[in-house]
Amino acid sequence: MKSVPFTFEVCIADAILSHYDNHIQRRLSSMKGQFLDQAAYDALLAREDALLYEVYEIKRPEVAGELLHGLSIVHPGKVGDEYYMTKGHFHTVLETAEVYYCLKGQGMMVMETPEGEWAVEPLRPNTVLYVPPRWAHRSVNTSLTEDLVTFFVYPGHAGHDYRTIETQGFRKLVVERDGQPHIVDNPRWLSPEQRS
Ligand code: S6P
Ligand code: ZN
Repeated sequence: MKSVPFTFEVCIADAILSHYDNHIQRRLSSMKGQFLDQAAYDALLAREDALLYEVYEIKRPEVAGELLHGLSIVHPGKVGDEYYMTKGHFHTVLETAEVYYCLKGQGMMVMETPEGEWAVEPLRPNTVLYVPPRWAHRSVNTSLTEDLVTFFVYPGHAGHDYRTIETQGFRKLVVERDGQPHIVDNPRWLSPEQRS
C-alpha cells in the first residue's frame, strides 16, 4: 500500500467515516463466555443475536511506523447487569500504546496490565484517553440509549492478543446498580500467582 497523505471526514451525527476499508460487526454470539451472567447471555441469544459493536477500519500496512486507526461504535444494551462492551485485548507487541478520542456517548475504558494493575477511565465526548504500553483495554457503553463512539489510533505492528481476556475476562466489570454504572470485581479473575 502506497503511503500518501489523505484526509477523510468523520460524521459524528451518523457515527460514520466518509472513507474506510473494513467494517467489522461483533454480535452477541461472538462473545460467548465474556459476560458474567451466563443464563442472561443464553436467554438473550435465544431471542436474538444482537449487534453489540462495530469497527470501521482504515487499513494501513501492519508494520512499525504506520498508524492503524478508525472508529469504534459500542451500541447500548446489557447482558444481565453488565453493559455491552468490546471483547478487549492486549496488544501482541505489549510495548505498544493506543489513543482513543471519544466523539459521542458515555462509557468507560476498563484496563489492566499482565501484572494485575487495573484502571477504569471515563469516556465522554471530547475526552482523549491514553492507553499506555502493556495495558489491555475494553470499551464499555454505560448509556442504555446512545451509542458510544470513539476514534482510535495505534501502531501498525501492535497486533491483538484476545486469548488472556477470553479465558478469564478483566479484573473489573462495569455493571448497572440502581440505574448507575458501578465498577465491581470479576469473580472469575485469577491473579498472576493463582494462574501459575
Ligand atoms: C484496536 C483498538 C480498537 C478495538 C475495537 C474493538 O487495537 O483497540 O480498534 O479493536 O474497539 O475492540 P476489540 O477488543 O474487539 O478488538
Ligand atoms: Zn487496542
